[in-house]
Amino acid sequence: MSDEILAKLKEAIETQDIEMAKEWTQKGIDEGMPVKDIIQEGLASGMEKVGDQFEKAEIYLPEVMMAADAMEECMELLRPVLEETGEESGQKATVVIATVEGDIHEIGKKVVASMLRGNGYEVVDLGRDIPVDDFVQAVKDSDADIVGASALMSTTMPEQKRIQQAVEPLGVKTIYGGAPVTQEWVDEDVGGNAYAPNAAAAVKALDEII
Ligand code: B12
Repeated sequence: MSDEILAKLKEAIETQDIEMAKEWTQKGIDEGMPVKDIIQEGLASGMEKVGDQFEKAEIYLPEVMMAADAMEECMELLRPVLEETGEESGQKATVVIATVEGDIHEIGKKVVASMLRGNGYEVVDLGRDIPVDDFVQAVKDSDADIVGASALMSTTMPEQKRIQQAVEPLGVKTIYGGAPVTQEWVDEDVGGNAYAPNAAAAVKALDEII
């Protein structure tokens, strides 16, 4: 059953079928499947395929946006489940997270935020296209311990360096990610505390640095 659910979730995102995606997400929830499997092995794996097809110009922007909408609606269904299961572990730390200025991609960042919430972190999600100063202000307002920043374009990756420079003096730890971001970039160019290639790895990395 769970293999069928994962296959249907992937198919629903690939075919940009919002109703199908929601129906099979709900089935996954009802069957008690781990939310991280629903996200990572179902929805995100469908989104990966969409990304590949977009890169090969097999599909166009409107289709990508529809797939993205489908994924976001499913994340809305999953959020309360994630938050409910995460409560048991108590709150580990407060994370301010956002997509950097000039970049409107936020699906991956939302996935990371949801997984962190589900794993006992308090998350302040500022959204997308967020200037450095807003990161700084949010750290002060929420007394955050960690800053996470997502960049999905090579043109917006340098914003991560500016964020690092601005928040380092506040004594917070930092984690960076996004499809073009690498461990090497974070270590050598940004000087951040952690890098994670996906949401599950982000949880693991933060568990280690706090
Ligand atoms: C969906 C999508 C869009 C959607 C975004 C919808 C939304 N609400 O987010 C829309 C259609 C709006 C869009 C617009 C554009 N896009 Co676009 N888009 C994509 C696409 C196909 C998938 C991205 C995605 O959501 N993936 C699924 C998620 C789950 O994966 P993810 O984002 O990688 O996130 C995971 C990890 O990276 C990591 N992670 C992510 N963030 C963080 C943060 C932290 C702290 C950590 C630890 C980890 C982490 O964990 C996540 C979960 O596992 C990518 C292609 C690709 N292969 O990435 C192009 C892509 C990113 N887009 C691209 C471009 C060029 C654009 C546009 C400029 C297009 C245009 N001509 O208008 C605009 C951007 C305008 C702007 N100013 O930002 C390029 C970027 C090229 C580059 N390297 O610079 C890509 C690579 C496509 C391509 N090959 O051309 N896009």
